[in-house]
Amino acid sequence: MSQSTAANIQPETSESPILISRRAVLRRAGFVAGSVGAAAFLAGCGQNGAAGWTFGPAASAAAGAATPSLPVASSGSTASTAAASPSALASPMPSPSGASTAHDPSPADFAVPPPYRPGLSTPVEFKLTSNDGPGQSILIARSPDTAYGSMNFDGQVPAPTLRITEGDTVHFTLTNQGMMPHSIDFHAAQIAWSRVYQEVAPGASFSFEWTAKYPGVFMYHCGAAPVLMHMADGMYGMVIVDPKGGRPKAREYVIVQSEFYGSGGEYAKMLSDPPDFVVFNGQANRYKTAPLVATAGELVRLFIVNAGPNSSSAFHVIGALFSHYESDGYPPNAQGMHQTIGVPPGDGALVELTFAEPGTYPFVTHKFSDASKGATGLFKVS
Ligand SMILES: [Cu+2]
Repeated sequence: MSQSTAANIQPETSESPILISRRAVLRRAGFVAGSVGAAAFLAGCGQNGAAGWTFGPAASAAAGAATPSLPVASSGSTASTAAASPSALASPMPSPSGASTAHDPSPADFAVPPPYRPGLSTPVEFKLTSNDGPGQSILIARSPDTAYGSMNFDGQVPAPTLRITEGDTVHFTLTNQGMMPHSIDFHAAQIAWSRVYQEVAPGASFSFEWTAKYPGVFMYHCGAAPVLMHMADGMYGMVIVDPKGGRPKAREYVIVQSEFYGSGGEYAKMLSDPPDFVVFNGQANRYKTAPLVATAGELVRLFIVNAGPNSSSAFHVIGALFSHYESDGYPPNAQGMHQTIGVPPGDGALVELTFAEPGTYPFVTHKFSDASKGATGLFKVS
């Protein structure tokens, strides 16, 4: 890690791993009892983590067990189900409303980052909404379609990628459209957690500014308690801070690794590990059916974040070597050839590679128990 900031480390320490707020339980109740009553009650709960009730592990497990399973829709496909976990295949309760509203986790072109641009003298506006509860079901796997009750920013998992340039100031606004408090934590910022990373109540908005002093590849995420649940349920994204003057021309892709547990909101499962799915950009095996493309001989640059929340990534491209690697995507950290790079939860990296010849090249986490749960994709090289 090239940086050690309060923003990097504090939110993760803001909860006890054995406590779960009543809001988390109520959130799940919202799936069953409808949102109006729960929302009204939540609005009266206050914020800033001042939950009056806490639940020990047994209650947490009960909360998880009480979670209504989201549906595994019938896709009619006979394609491989290598990515589907036993629990996913155990056919949770059918829920037509969940099945019909589940959507792809993020846009089809999510892997392509916004382009580089020179630094700006005025603040960059960056706005996100936070969302949870009914209507936030995403498809974390296909064949069979597997839905997951997400919490998210802007309705997608991973959240939108923010690309800025070293020295830029970001004017950020979080508008909480959910039923429970959410917050933000930009790993790229150096700013007091106690001032700007606090929970934003349902219906409220909060704005602040921060300046990107270091170039790099950074995670951002919700830090509301319990942080583990908010991250495992989908509240994370990437910030790319380009060095002044940019980088050499290359074909660029964003890859965010993350995990899913059960059908969402299952805190006991998240605590106990292991995940049911490990994915790149929100869906198991997403780039096996829609490979990322490249041309032999061209420079390819990958911006990588491991959102976790629990597993480290051992990122590797089969048939290629990384000619250039930067831990944290920070240019002074540059190193030469690497075969596999480690990216712990909450960290980022940048790699560059050139494919030697046309063909198909898988990319995986070389922790193959995780690759087998969906963290596998393909480059199709022409
Ligand atoms: Cu949140």
